[in-house]
Amino acid sequence: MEADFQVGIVGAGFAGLVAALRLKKSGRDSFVIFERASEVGGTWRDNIYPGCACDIASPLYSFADEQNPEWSQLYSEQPEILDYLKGVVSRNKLYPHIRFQSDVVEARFLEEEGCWLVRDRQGNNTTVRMLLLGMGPLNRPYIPAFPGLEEFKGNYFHSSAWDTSYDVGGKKVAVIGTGASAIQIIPTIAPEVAHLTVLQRTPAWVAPRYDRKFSRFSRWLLKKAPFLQRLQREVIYRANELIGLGFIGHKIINRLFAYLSLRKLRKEVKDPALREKLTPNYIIGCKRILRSDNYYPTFNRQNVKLVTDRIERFTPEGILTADGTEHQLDAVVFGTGFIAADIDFYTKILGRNGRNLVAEWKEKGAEAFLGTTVSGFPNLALILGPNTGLGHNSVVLMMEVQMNYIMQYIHYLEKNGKGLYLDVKEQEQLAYNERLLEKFKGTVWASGCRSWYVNKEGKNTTLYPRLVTAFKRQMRKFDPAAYHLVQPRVNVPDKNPVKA
Ligand code: N01
Repeated sequence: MEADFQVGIVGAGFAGLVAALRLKKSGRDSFVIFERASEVGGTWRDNIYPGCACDIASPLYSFADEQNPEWSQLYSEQPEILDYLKGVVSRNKLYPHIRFQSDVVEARFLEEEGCWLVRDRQGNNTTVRMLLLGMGPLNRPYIPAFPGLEEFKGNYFHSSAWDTSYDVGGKKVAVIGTGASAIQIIPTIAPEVAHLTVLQRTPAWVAPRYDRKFSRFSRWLLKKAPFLQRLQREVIYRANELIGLGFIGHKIINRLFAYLSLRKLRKEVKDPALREKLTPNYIIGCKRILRSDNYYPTFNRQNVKLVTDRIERFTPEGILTADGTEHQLDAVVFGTGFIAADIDFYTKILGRNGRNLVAEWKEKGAEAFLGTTVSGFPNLALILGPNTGLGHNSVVLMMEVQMNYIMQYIHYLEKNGKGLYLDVKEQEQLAYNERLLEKFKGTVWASGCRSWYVNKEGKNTTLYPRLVTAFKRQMRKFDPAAYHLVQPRVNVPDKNPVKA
């Protein structure tokens, strides 16, 4: 048996494309991307709710070596981000590498041969020497099991599955939740609907976004002088890292950031009782901070009502809250987020001796070495794996840092003989995760609040508890000493030999 490809990538969202781009730009051609949908883009293809935009500035929320001087505004909207991704894929001739509508159901490591057998729902079996998972942590929508939901006569849908066939214009609509998605939906639909009820469980910290359009002149300038693009990126990066410093324990920075957010609330919401309801009651940064210039002013509108009473149940006509009020509704939008910390994949990942990755993670919480490789699952790497998320900066940076490391891993495999595989040592993984746990001490995330960062057992499996700068330092050099080097029993000739 021969390995069909050197590298297999699951997912053609930002993570999978970071990987594909780096492989392609390094001159490697033997890779395949399995994508269950029929277009690239992942979360930026799926999330099409009104107002969907990035809350990290576009010059930084983009690939380092595919900079775009044409962004129309600082915080671009979903269609522009999706177009950018499609453009990058076309320009770099990545489309021929993508197998669309290939829904990977199982990836099994074949110990004898030292490669992965990837099986999709469509019945294709493909072998790859190294498998990269870029499935993303925010693709399992969470809809709470409210009693009576099945009796509700109106329409309802999750923010990530917006029903485009339903016009909310002139309707009585409720949005449940006030997270990153909801605070973009609320100001966008408020002027269209007859009445908007916002059901808030926990008030969020909302920071100013200072969004602005890029003029034709500034776009021309960025195009003509690429060093300005790099400078712009660097400035945004440093400013975000400064905010991150506050989150990891520098209290003065955090207090200043909290002060600015509260000042914004005071300026933008006139009614003191309303302001009180919108004032957060936990340390800033513990949940993901939100950025918006138009969220708070929406509550000054006559047709918008903020409800903080607990949702008791759905009724055929609407929602009954704990104060006994029945809110009459035509439609409900669930801005209730995703199941992220209890990491799960639709794909079954089977490692050495039939070990099941998700089953193990369900038992002890998701863990990896450097957030990237997992003991017992050789030649497998996760892009945006456990504890690689951020609350303050662009996750694309984290993906690229991981991919630098993975490229060194791949290079090592190429240099050291066909069929060889690497399995990270269990004690290295354990020691890394113990150090990680220590690093959470003194951060805002250790202050205790409910968020999607934390799993059912209260363990933070999603965030990296330091700055991107620290992650870069930690990932700079691939150290083979952290891995067992295994020569499989059967030598596998590669169909597509690697370049020298
Ligand atoms: O979800 P969330 P999201 N009853 O988990 C509430 C990314 N993103 O989809 O705070 C009542 O943040 C819940 O209340 P509480 C980004 O990383 C990025 O908005 O738990 N309410 C909360 O208010 C983001 O962090 C962009 O008390 C319930 C809300 O629902 C992540 O996606 C844009 C409830 C969920 O908020 C998730 O954001 C959009 C219940 N039973 C999203 N259960 C960018 O721009 C939950 N809630 C990059």
